[in-house]
Amino acid sequence: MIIVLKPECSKEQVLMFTDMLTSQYNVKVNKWEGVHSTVLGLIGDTTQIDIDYIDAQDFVESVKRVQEPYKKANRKFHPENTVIELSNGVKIGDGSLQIMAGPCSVESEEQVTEIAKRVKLSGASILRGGAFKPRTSPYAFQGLKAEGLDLLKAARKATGLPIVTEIMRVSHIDMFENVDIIQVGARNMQNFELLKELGKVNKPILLKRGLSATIEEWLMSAEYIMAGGNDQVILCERGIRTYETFTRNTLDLSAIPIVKSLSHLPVVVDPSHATGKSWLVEPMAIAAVAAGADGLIIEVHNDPAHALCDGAQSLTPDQFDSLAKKVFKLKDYMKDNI
Ligand SMILES: [Mn+2]
Repeated sequence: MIIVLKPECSKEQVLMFTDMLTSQYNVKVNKWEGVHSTVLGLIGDTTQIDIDYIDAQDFVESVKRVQEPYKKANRKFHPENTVIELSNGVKIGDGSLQIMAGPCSVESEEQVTEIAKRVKLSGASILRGGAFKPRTSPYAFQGLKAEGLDLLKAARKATGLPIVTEIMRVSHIDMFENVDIIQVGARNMQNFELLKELGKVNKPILLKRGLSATIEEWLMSAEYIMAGGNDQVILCERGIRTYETFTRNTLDLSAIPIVKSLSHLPVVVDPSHATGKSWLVEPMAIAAVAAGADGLIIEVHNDPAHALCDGAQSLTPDQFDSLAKKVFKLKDYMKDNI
């Protein structure tokens, strides 16, 4: 962190300020005295320092971070990849490709179990499905809620696939005790109270990127969960809001290598919500794998035309099978040749 002091800052103020910084934050302060101003260079862990507090001091001209504000999610302090292992031995982040697939919403036991069986045959290793649905319209289908969770568990029993499903509020955490991966949706990425509580849970968290979140904001949300003691965070790029209206969102493929260089956490990509159109899901899934994604999360429905949610972006089990064959083939090719 670099702090530029105003020319009128007295020697006593500089001394008091540097003493406060060294004692309170345990950092080393280097001082350069110029003709017009004094510059302080802080060395050490500056993540605890509130940059706005520093900026608010009337003798401070400007302040700039030169190091990322997140520590636990930062690859600098944890060079090796984090690998998340699920109860059935599935590993995310170990160099393999894992696919989470299933319906947007759980609609009935037959629907979710049938889809789970089909996607498993195609190579999916995790079943996705929404029980609590955050919908743009309050009049749209809100999910089967607790019953939906039970139906997901029934599908897990029938197939052995671990389940990932979205949580929307802190008071529901107990209900998610038997869920394998808890998803935090894009709209809740900055629900800090929820993130803090999930930091106390000993379970993997799939953290989707917010609709208009920067990569740093997304990593700071991961930091919230990790600061609470839960290191099992999986990041999910699901498209961001841009001026483009052709697709539901714009898939930020560059986020994959960027996040993987900044952080040690695994990254999965959701081409379904990113594009909103079923015919774009396969090419974007292929692109995501080529860009280094550790996994994909894809919406599959046995009858997309009658799906209660997100039918237009859902693949049929046959379309998913074709996609899975291609991405696994690409992953194998990359392993051997790239
Ligand atoms: Mn959906």
